[in-house]
Amino acid sequence: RALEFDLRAALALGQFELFYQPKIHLGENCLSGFEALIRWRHPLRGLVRPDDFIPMAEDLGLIIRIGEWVLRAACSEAVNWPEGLSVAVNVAPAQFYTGSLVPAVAAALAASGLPGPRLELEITETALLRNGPEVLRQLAALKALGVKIALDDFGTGYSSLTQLRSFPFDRVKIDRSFADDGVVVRAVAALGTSLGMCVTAEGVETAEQMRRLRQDGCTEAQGYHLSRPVPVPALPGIIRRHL
Ligand code: G
Ligand code: G
Ligand code: MN
Ligand code: NA
Repeated sequence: RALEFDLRAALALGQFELFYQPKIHLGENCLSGFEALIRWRHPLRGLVRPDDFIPMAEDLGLIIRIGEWVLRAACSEAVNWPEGLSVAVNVAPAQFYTGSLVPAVAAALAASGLPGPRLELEITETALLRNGPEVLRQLAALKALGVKIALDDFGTGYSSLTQLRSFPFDRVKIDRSFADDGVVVRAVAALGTSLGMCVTAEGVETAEQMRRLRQDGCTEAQGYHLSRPVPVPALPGIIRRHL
């Protein structure tokens, strides 16, 4: 049976689930929050990763409702965490183009009671590229709700520096392909920091990388060295260990 058929039913059947990957503040060496990463628990195929269904969800127009579910689920989970911890949610370009993102974020915050500043939205350069001024207007509306905005996968897209200047992002996340490139990391850390942004290094897989990223001026680290993305039952243990 076609995966597409199953995907159409997945939301109603409650087959989506969020995993969470911790992010560590490098200066204070403490937990700063988690990034929510969607998984699809397929009855026959097991746990399906986003790369294997998000593109299809975008093609089918399902990403809007899936994105709304992700926002609600992440906010209602994060409201149970200690106050200092925030949750980061990935946002698909289509959520901007359809104008559905701002109302979805407002609804998720209201329903959960999570304060706006504890939610961070991760957007990619691709999302910014099309429809520039309209996207910037929505980003401003999101800032007005108090939520933080991160520029995700930085360095892999087109016209990176233009994007970085185009809006006062709260954070820039250096794509994991640069984790070993000290020259790039130092340059982005210096640029981001001087623009008033936090700088997160992604894909940190070794203690040695972690040490260098701290030295190179990154604010925050995320990657398998700290933890893989984990299901909800594993969160209390991580929170207890790191606070
Ligand atoms: O979790 P994993 O590393 O397999 O994620 C692969 C990709 O899927 C990443 O680019 C990530 O940003 C994206 N992704 C994960 N969760 C979500 C989500 O809830 N919404 C959207 N739009 N993308 C997601
Ligand atoms: O595009 P985005 O940055 O949202 O994607 C996050 C993806 O990166 C998730 O699929 C997550 O599972 C993956 N990821 C997280 N940490 C690491 C890591 O240390 N190494 C690798 N190879 N992938 C990672
Ligand atoms: Mn991300
Ligand atoms: Na990223």
